[in-house]
Amino acid sequence: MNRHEFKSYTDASGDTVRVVPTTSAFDCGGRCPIHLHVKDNRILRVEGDDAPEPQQLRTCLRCRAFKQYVHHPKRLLYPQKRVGARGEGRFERISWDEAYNLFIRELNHVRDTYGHGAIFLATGGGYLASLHHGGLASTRLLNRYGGYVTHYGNISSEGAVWASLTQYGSVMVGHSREDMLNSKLIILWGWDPARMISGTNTMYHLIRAKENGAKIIAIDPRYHDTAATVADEWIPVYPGTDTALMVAMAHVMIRENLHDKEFLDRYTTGFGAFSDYVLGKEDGIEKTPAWAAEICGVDASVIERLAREYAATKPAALMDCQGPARSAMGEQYNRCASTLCAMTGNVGRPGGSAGGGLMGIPIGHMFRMSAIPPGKNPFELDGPNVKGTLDIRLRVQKRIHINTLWDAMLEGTAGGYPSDIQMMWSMCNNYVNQIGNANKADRALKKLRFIAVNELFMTATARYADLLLPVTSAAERSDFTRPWPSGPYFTAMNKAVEPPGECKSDLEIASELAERLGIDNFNPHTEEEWLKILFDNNPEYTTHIDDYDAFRKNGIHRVELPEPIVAFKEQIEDIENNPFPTPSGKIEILSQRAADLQNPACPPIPSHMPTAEDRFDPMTRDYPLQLLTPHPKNRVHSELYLVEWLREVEEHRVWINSADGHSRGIETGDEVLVYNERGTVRLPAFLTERIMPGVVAIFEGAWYQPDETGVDRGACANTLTRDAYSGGGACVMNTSLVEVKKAE
Ligand SMILES: Nc1nc2c(c(=O)[nH]1)N[C@H]1C(S)=C(S)[C@@H](COP(=O)(O)OP(=O)(O)OC[C@H]3O[C@@H](n4cnc5c(=O)[nH]c(N)nc54)[C@H](O)[C@@H]3O)O[C@H]1N2
Ligand SMILES: Nc1nc2c(c(=O)[nH]1)N[C@H]1C(S)=C(S)[C@@H](COP(=O)(O)OP(=O)(O)OC[C@H]3O[C@@H](n4cnc5c(=O)[nH]c(N)nc54)[C@H](O)[C@@H]3O)O[C@H]1N2
Ligand SMILES: [Mo]
Repeated sequence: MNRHEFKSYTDASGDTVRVVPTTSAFDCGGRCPIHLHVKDNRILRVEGDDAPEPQQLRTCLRCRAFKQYVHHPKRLLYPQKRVGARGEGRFERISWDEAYNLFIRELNHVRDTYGHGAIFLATGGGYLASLHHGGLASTRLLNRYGGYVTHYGNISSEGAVWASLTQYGSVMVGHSREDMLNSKLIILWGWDPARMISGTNTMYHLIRAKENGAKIIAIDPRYHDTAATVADEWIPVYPGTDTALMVAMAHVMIRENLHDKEFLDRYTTGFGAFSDYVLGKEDGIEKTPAWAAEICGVDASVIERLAREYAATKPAALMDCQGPARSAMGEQYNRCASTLCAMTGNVGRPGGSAGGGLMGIPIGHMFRMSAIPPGKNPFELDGPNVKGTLDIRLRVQKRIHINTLWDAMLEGTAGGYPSDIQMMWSMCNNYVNQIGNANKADRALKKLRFIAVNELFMTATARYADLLLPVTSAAERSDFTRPWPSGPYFTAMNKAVEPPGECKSDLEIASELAERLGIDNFNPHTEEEWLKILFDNNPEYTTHIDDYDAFRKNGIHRVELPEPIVAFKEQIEDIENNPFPTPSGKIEILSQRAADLQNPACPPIPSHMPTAEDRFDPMTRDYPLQLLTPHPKNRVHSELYLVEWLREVEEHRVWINSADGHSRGIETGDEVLVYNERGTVRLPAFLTERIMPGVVAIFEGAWYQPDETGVDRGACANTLTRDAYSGGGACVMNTSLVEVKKAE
């Protein structure tokens, strides 16, 4: 695409300003189309989408700060090598030639001495948003080089993915958002789209649904921004206890005959076994509202009323998300939500919902965008690594789970891991900060022989590098991005400015390494050629977009839907001809595949189970508060941390209920220590009634900055979280016990 095809105008000083349509490519729950006004290689300002309602996709606060991010004075501009101790953060500038030579010397040495299993590649945790740039080229490079080890497990949503695959055999469990206009009751169960977005226009449609008369109930330990904006009722629930609450709702429905038996007979298997569990025929414990009230903290009378209201109001959308599933038995929550959706006959119905936590629709979704047919993908791996699989058994087999990386580095084969890691090449992530147990990361990374990091900023992970490679931002290259989890639209990124300093894209870095390693035909096309190849070979694009040039020129292609997308509508309308993609062809409330795993942490029917660090763990004697670590409004995880505009939006503080604060002699604004056996963070307190007693919250993504005494002054949530995963593979990030005290 020729730059001159974009619109331009002459400003007051007579200079030409180009208007480049693009997107940010942040790993956020949306994708804002933006127009960058560019002069002299600088973004002057960011303009939001100006399409008419209801197509308009309103720009979020993070995208509005895109200029402050791209032109931030702390961008890394040159290759650097470590001169201080590992993790100390002292570096010296080197040339790209020196950088490549150092990288290749270490790579070859590690392979020759320890084998390919010693090479660990850490690619995007969340940064899956673009198709061409990011970690793909490095993955391809190390495959061509002969192999490496990497991690598995979707850090965001493995619990929900596992639950949806188990129950439905599919991950496409969402409705397009305007379908909420058909709902009479919407339950926001651990879902706060005002903050985490969940599709750029979700709040717009939620507000319209409310104006349309839908009742909205929020079930969350926090009275969050969405609840404050639209909810008629807030039901606080203790973290990790939702499954007990849902099971008790099922009890009320069964006892009072409120469930849709015809639906269950026709479309599901295993309801009898679930019913036996609920009624206590299996274990002698009847899962009554009184039983659940003790566990989840919601009054039995409220549980009864909620169950009756949800069963009687048709159609109703139970919107469970991924936060509660990022916990010690996360998948049980999403499976149980889907079971309630089936019990009320809301699956496959307009205005209803299927649950399952993923909320994705099959247009432009990232899970689909990577589903290029075999043989058609120019990025196909041709090395020895196994690609991701939708088989639930393989998802829990023994590889290095994303949330046990540090343990794998420390323990190696002696600890039962597949190999002994000696080097890490990391990009598009900030894992020191973003996976469980940051202090363990510190110990693990100090043990390795060599660490190279491709980054834009001196993040917590970058500080541990021996070799730092500066990369381009999304404004400095062209690409395609994927709105997730809901479109329906496709977005293109158009290069707006030249890279600052000596920054290169991850693809350029991998290509130059390939050339020096003698790997031929690695990058035979220009960026523009690659994009066209990716487009032409992906039916997701070619089905929906006729005019490639217009798509690139506009930065967006909106798909007009004749009617809202409703997950599993085909199955519900005609199950004989359209079975569910499960072994039984039905919704599996009892899953034989789960039973075959013979793992008590993955029972065949959705169940409530005790876990480590739940609110009944004896550890509560020392650490009586449950820690939540939601996603931050003013950042995308740890990205944008340095952007001053966004820091002003919200101070980084620990939310604590006023009663818990006062009983500890703490007032709002006091510096406090939040701690457990894994670590201690220091930050100001925010006393509020917006979080229930017994629960505290620290938004994830603040940068880990331990001082000389080991206290994390950055107050990274993961200094306190566990490096563990649930039976279905969910990262355990919302199941940690802590104590809080006033700092000296
Ligand atoms: N406690 C707690 N922890 C969590 C979560 C939680 O709920 N609680 N949520 C988890 C979830 S859902 C996710 S998705 C993960 C996210 O985990 P990460 O992906 O590790 O987190 P980010 O902060 O998004 O880090 C992305 C990094 O990539 C860099 N980057 C951006 N563009 C490029 C590029 O083109 N090339 C290269 N080389 N680098 C680039 C950015 O500067 C940034 O440092 O965090 C997880 N961590
Ligand atoms: N602004 C912003 N938006 C983002 C991101 C970001 O970093 N910043 N990250 C994006 C990414 S990668 C992802 S995966 C998604 C994640 O989106 P989610 O997983 O939905 O986000 P969370 O903030 O972890 O949690 C959502 C809600 O669950 C509640 N919660 C936590 N534990 C429990 C529980 O046990 N029970 C109940 N009932 N509620 C609970 C929290 O209080 C919170 O309000 O967000 C995306 N959107
Ligand atoms: Mo995520």
